[in-house]
Amino acid sequence: MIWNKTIETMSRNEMQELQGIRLKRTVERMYHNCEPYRSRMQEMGVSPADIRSIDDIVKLPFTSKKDLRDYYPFGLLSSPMSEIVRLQASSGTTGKPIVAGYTRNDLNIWGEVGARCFTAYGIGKNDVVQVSYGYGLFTGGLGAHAAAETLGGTVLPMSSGNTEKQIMLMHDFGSVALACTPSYALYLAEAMRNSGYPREEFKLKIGVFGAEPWTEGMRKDLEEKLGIKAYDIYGLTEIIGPGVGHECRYQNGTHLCEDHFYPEIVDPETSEPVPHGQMGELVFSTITKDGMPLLRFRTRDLTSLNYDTCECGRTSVRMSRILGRCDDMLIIRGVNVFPSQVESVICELPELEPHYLLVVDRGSNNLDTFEVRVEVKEEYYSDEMGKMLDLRKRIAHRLQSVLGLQPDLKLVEPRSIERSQGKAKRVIDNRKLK
Ligand code: DLL
Repeated sequence: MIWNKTIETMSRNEMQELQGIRLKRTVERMYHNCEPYRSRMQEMGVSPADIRSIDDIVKLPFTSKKDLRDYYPFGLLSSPMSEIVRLQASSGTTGKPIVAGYTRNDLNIWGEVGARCFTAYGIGKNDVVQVSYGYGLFTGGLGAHAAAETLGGTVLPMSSGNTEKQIMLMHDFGSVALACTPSYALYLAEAMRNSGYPREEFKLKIGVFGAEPWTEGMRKDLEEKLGIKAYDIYGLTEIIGPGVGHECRYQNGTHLCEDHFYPEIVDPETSEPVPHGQMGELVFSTITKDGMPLLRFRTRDLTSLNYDTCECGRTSVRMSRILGRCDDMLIIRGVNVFPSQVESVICELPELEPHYLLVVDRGSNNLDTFEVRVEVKEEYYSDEMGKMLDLRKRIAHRLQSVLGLQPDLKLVEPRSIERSQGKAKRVIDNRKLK
């Protein structure tokens, strides 16, 4: 099923034309209503009249997370406060949060793109949708809520936490879809297993997972443990929240709602566009929002784009799985490491649980230390030294060949790594404190 067939199956030419019209209109509004954008454009010698088609986007300035901090809280709004009906925020790594303001129209767009996502996963009007993303300033809860409600499904607004009750209501109310972070889904899977309810008494079929990077291996694990199809949902507060992109039943890339959020890929260092299909930093311009439209926002997320038509019939551009954020890349003894690379190895090995933690530090000799802690499955966890040493050797060898770096591997007992109810914290980098 496709929610908005006209848009989602539009030809590339028609889409580009639509994007051009929408970009032009947005730039005009921003130029007149948002002082920081006006002065930035004036400095660059660009005026709204220079924007004639979507290709002219490269003339426009980039927006960074720093800009959002510099104009905190409301400096980048393009609508008066009287038009803003909602504020959301994301906690950054430093001090003040990133704030987003929505007009009534923006909230309608959010519901529309959310409904496209949920329809693509096969969720329908008769389905109970359990929303276990956190409600509040975080966009996960209210975003998934709007998606399910716009679609006409039955929303169960659980928020995150209270795991026993989640399982009880999932069972009693017959939730068909579960929307939460992949790491919380893992936690819920364990709790379901220990709940005493037989699996066949649950109606759960569909997972709507996102808000943090996750791998194919993690998908397989979740699908097996929960007995569902697990789909990716992508989004970020600055752009709107969850609903910027979604997978379809072919699970072969994340379709972007590009009639609202125009994507580009640039080299994170040089800011130059990268050749088609190549990995780089994802950049978005919102081309329909009124409250806080952003031009060429640097997401820091690393991915690539594919413009081929999907088997599902959608023509919308697909992005590959997010490898991680440029800021999440660890440089350990000069080697670049993404937590998702470690996850992909862990999920390949049947002896391991997908619960892990990376601890990086700097020793007294000034050399980086890199510890990977990972849980061994109950049935493989053994008191026999020999068995554990053998397992450890095999995993260490695999990590070395994928990462190009030898971590200090610690195999830990099942359930000893802290579980997450929202976005998982998988890295402790103590070097930052020194
Ligand atoms: O995480 C919005 C969201 C909520 C998306 C629920 C999906 C589901 P922020 O807190 O602003 O917003 O964080 C945005 O999270 O730039 C990515 O780095 C990461 N992220 C979000 N979705 C995915 C995903 C929400 N599906 C940041 N895969 C983004 C990988 C993701 N990373």
